[in-house]
Amino acid sequence: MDRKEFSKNLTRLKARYEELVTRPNRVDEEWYNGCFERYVYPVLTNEHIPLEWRYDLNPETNPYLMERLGVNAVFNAGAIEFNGKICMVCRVEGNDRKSFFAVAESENGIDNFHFRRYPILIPQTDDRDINVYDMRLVKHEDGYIYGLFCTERKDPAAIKGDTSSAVAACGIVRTRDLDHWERLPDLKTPSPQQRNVVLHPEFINGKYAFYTRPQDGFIEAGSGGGIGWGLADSIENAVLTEEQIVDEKLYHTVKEVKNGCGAPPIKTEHGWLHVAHGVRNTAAGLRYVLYAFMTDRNDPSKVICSPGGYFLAPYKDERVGDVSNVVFCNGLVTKENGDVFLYYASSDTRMHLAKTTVGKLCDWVMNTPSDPMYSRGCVEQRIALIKKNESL
Ligand code: M1P
Repeated sequence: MDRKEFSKNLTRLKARYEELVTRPNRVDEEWYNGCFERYVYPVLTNEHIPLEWRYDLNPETNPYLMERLGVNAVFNAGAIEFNGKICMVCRVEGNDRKSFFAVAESENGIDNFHFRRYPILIPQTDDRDINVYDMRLVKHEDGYIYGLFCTERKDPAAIKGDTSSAVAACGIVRTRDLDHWERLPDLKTPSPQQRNVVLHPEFINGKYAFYTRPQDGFIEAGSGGGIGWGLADSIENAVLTEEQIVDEKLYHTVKEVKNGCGAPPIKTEHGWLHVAHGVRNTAAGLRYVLYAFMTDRNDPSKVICSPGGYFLAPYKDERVGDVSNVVFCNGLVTKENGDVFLYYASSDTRMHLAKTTVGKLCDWVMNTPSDPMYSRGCVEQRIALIKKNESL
């Protein structure tokens, strides 16, 4: 490629990039369910990754202007309001399959998300992370912003030739500015593996409180019965000696195979509101949906409302991606006026926004009937609704 063509292609690339990252987003008018609004465009995709992160832009060393370090996906982002902006700490997956974290920020949280100059260099423990993903950001009452994430390493017990078995654990970092990150020791729990751990934003009896997801294997939750709960004396060396199951996985429900907490819970006047993911099996593989529940304001380990079914499921194009039929949320932002910006990923590929309010979420969780747990009971529940409407 001559210099003229190089520069023509670069100009085209830059224009396309600029158009994408500044594109105004808008509410999807075709969608309605009364609970939340969907937005037409994903808020972040792999195409939002700055060109400097992917291309060698020097015509001397990259005369064909080839993408050298491609990015496969941007998904499962933690979210927080910081200095008046909405910041997401995204899971960015390189073409080499390794994930890492990067901060993208936007003034309105709806569009114009831009990545900060560099991705995050997470400090290592003695046992280096092979893969890191799914950070949950929480502003804790101790003053720090914590990031809890999954750190994955090859299973040291894997037999020769098994190049897949891994061990998942909860890594912990903290920061005050989303730029400088301090690494703390990984969380220790009674469970052999751990994913989807969320730090409760407040002390409970003077201790740090964690929602966990105990699991036997890397993929299977197995005897790890659902979303767990445990207390640690310290965050600098966080150890849970006990894990109590607070929201169990249940036969023939949206959380039959496994479940896991999403973003840190929202404190409401009625209780702590949680958006979680539930997983069931199908002939086409696992299906991930979002569901919601509420725990007691004074005892966040006690579920007080548990509406049946899912809250948000893969919709239209969201159904297809690297891991199809998946929605996953590990970040939401509650604004002072009660608006809730719920960020979710579809099919392990890109990030979307659903907008709702604390009031609507509470209404959904408190007034949506629970799952009768058998078909005839569900029909009775539906007939009761029809009759109520007939009497109007
Ligand atoms: O591929 C779907 C999701 O699978 C895992 O979630 P869980 O531990 O609940 O099964 C995670 O790897 C998550 O990142 C991924 O989106």
